[in-house]
Amino acid sequence: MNNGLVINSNSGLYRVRTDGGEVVCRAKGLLRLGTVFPVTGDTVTLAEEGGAFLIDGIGGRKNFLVRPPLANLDAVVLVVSTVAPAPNTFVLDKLTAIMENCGIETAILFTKCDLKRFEDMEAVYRKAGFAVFTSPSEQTDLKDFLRGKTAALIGNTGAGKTTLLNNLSGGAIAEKTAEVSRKLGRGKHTTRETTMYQLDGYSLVDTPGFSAVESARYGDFSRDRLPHLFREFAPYIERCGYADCRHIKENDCEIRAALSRGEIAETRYESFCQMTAE
Ligand SMILES: Nc1nc2c(ncn2[C@@H]2O[C@H](COP(=O)(O)OP(=O)(O)OP(=O)(O)O)[C@@H](O)[C@H]2O)c(=O)[nH]1
Ligand SMILES: [Mg+2]
Ligand SMILES: [Zn+2]
Repeated sequence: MNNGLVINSNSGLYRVRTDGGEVVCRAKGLLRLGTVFPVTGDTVTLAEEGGAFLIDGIGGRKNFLVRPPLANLDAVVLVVSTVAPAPNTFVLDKLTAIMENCGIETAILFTKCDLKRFEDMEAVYRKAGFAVFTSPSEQTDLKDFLRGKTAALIGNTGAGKTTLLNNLSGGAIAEKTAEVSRKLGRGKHTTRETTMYQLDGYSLVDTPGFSAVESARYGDFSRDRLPHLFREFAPYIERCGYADCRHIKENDCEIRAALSRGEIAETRYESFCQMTAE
């Protein structure tokens, strides 16, 4: 049992899934104190010292997210609730850009669709090229998307990430979540840790939600890179009149032309302008 997969980390303690079952351990000196430390999703090597296991190496990462700290994802599901909290297109577009920047496949899931639907918004993201799902009614398509993947649920606090995980697991995880919350004595069942769960044919990571304000700190891009992080801009970028077009005010801008023809959604373009300004 020398290799494992980190499925949870909390204050320097890691839960690692190995062939021989789960172990809880710490990381060795440099991995504890250095700039590179294990995160959920990491493949790690374990050493045994004085009867306890220690993480003594981290395998190569195919991708890495700073917040929530995660490695080696096949996909991210951005969880957006239609009510409480209401959707914020700027936050969502920032998240899609962050995922594009990390090269992680992205789907968008609208929750609380039993209370309200935003069909226009669903259409905007489908047209931009994302897989879009709604919850709680229809989960077959989502399960098809997740099959064979390790995916993370990411979104605002209260958006419904844990609820979705519980529903997908058929209630198997629900009890556990409630139990932990009771033990911690917290009134609200808000998720505090990033934890990977093995479900039927896929792995799903539940993550702590963030407030809209916090999301501003999630990504940092150069101005040159930004247009490339809006996937629906791709066909138009090269055709712009100026090689150094910022796609903001220029007259010969193909992106702005596509916008006026309705081929690019206004909300997506507004987010792009706002992110450029920042
Ligand atoms: N009506 C309705 N309520 C939902 C739905 N999904 C979640 N909720 C409710 O929304 C609240 C928050 O859900 P959670 O699953 O805890 O949200 P979360 O995204 O895990 O929140 P954090 O852990 O804080 O990030 C709970 O009261 C849920 O019952 C849904 O599809 N429909
Ligand atoms: Mg939660
Ligand atoms: Zn342009």
